Amino acid sequence: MTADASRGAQAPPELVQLLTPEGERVEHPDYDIDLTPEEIRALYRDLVLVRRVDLEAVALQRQGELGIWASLLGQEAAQIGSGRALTDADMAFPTYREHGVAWCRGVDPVNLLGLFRGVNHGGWDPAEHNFHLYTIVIGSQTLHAVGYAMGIQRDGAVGENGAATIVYFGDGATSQGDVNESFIWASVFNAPVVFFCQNNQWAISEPLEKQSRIPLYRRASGFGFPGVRVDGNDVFACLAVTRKALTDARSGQGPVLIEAFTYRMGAHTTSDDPTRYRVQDELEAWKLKDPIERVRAYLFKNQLADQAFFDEVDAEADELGRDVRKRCLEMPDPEPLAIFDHVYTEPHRLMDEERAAFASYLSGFETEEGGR
Ligand SMILES: Cc1ncc(C[n+]2csc(CCOP(=O)(O)OP(=O)(O)O)c2C)c(N)n1
Ligand SMILES: [Mg+2]
Repeated sequence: MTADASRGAQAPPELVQLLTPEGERVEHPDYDIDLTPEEIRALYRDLVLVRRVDLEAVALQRQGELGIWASLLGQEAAQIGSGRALTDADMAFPTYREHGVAWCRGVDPVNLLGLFRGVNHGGWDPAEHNFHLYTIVIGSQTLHAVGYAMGIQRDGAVGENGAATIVYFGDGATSQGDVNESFIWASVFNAPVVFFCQNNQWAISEPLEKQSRIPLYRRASGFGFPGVRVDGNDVFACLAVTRKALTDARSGQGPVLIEAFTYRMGAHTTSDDPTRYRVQDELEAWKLKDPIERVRAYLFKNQLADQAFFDEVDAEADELGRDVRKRCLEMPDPEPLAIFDHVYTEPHRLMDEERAAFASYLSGFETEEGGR
């Protein structure tokens, strides 16, 4: 297999898949899942709604309302499947692209937009949603997650009804020292953490073959824990594989690396132009593996949903898009000095000094009323 073929439309043989791109249900000896029609319709709804929020955010950025946006287009199944596998007690550590996981954790999408609009510094309480703040420093959240997992392990908060930790990162992040160090710590301390790598084939303009000579999931064996590659465009498989990994982690079996094999359909961020470094054919091949279309085909073929259901979800998506846009534009600009408020939980001398210096700097500008 050439390096390029691994990014093509041909599914690699070791891939765990429960729903084909054509919407056919397939069995897997290690990973099965029994979903009610209602649960499948709910997954479909999640997929459509998060794609709609993402689309609206891209449009808002293009209209100058957001500074930047990192689109999840194409990665909806990886995020919804893994996100819906989490229990309320589990803790998730995202990168900057996990809008679908944020949705599953109950974070209002407008909070995500606020971050990219530059009017908040995160916008949600990680403790309230068990969803950590977005992390831009590639791979660093894997260390935070392992530390958190070791913490809950020491608190005795694991076990059947306890908590596990999941951490999201990309294919490019696997080359970071932080990620490799976190693998070692998780392995030797048997930490209850699931490493969820969304291999979307690109790290900005760097292709996968510049990150690894072997499939990413096989890296785990070198660190002493299991790795599995799942079809990242198959929401059933992502749910089943993540659920099992979390259960194993909770029951003391230590970490698992999940490589969700998917594709970044859009630009890296709205500041990027992927036509400069990748070919259209690759995109066309992945369009045929769309994560939403296969669930729709499955529901339709098996008469688990009718046209009225699909219309209803589309209407809900449009309404959500409108609502998110409206509330995004209404977000007030922050008080400039608020940037110092949450650096430390308690008052801090250095923050007081920096706040005072910044206040003095700001007072040097003329106000809108023309005064000083
Ligand atoms: C430590 C660090 N180095 C470099 C960057 C710049 N950077 C931002 S995103 C990115 C690529 C990440 O690719 P990947 O891990 O595959 O995640 P994806 O964006 O594809 O989801 C890089 C190099 C950064 N944010 N942090
Ligand atoms: Mg990537």
